Amino acid sequence: MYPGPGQVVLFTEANFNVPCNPELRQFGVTCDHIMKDVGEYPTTAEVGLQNDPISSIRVGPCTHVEACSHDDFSEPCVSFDAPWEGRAIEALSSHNMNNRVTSVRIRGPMCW
Ligand SMILES: [Ca+2]
Repeated sequence: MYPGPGQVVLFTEANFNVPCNPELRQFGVTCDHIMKDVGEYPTTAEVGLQNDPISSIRVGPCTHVEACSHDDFSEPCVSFDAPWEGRAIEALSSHNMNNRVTSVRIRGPMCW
């Protein structure tokens, strides 16, 4: 699933759920994902994907996303700007944010 301008797709696994190991389902891993539009999602409930937190992100063209490890966009946060071709963050672990994101803010579309 690829996001359009002003959209972001959040994935519960690294590398955008590919490959998603079916054997992990017995442990409750569902390899889920969700598309979000421009807006503010200050809690895990509003972000979605409550059963398995975010491990990778696809950012739509000309879209800005800020992902924070506490509710209400409290630090620490990471933010990503996507150029016109979009941007893929294949592993939030390289940003020290794997399975830690609880609030997300999406802005755009506007190309920087
Ligand atoms: Ca995860």
